[in-house]
Amino acid sequence: MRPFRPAEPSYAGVGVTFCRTELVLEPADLRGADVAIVGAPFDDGTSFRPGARFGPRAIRAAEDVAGPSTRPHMELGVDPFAELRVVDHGDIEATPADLATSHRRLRATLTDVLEADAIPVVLGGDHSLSTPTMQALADRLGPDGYAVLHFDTHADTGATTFGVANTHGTPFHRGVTEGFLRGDHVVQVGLRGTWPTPPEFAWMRDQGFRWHTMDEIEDRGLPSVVAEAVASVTGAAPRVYLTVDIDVLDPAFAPGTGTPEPGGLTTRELLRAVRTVAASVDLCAMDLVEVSPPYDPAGVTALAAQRLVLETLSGLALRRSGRSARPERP
Ligand SMILES: [Mn+2]
Repeated sequence: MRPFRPAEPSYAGVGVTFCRTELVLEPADLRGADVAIVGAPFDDGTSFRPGARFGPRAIRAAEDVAGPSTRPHMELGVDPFAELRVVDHGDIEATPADLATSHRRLRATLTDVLEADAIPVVLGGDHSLSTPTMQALADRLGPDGYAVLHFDTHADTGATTFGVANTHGTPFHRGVTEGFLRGDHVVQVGLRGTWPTPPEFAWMRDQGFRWHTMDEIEDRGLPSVVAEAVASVTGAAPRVYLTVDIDVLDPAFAPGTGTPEPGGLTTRELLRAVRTVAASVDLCAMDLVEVSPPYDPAGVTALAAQRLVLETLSGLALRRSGRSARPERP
């Protein structure tokens, strides 16, 4: 086992594995894993406040209560680490100031994970990582074979940001125009603020994107919106890629992110939402992006991110167990 990778920058690498799961760095050893945690420590795609390159370490370290990897879920009656073989595959080798190279490495690593029939759970890193993720998914499943359930303040459907095509604001535009994503396979939840702009919404409409803004969520309640979103993605494709931008949370709950936007979801709402999604769809990949520890003085953003991954694993474990939820009640 290699303790680090040769060209690894100082902010990358595994300090502690996710929930102290087994560190499995060799792709050949991934076979038999249900889930592989992968760190993507780059933020060269960021348009405003940087720092998400420090995200993978912060998310892994956000909750380290030592002891074995046991986390029984008191509402579901399952322990994700008993039900699933979850391994930590370390960080990809990110190259500072060379986003395209970092993307190529992530695509290659995710290809290894998918070939091992494991579900990659990527800790970002900025949201540009959805581009290599969807390229790897399309390589494996075909563009028709997967749909995207996307929690975010922003749609990330710009043709460019500041004239640049490969950034954290463009993956879902690139996916459609470059042919590795179908627009009518995308459902976005939590949009608010001033971006996308009307021309971008018009393009999204033309491509068949569906979305739910914060006012709709406030009026209907998140569970109703999530139920509709789940029906939309499962109706579109057999597998579902869940991508969660931490900035979908209100900055009161997640200040540690690059482009905060007031008026978002609460952590409590989103935890239950991702649990529901993971229990309801055939997940092919998940990621948690845009945690920027330098703007997270109390560590609450990284902690929310860690729990969002844990809730997703718990929902997945319930689905794989074939049982129904058995909440702890008096
Ligand atoms: Mn985003």
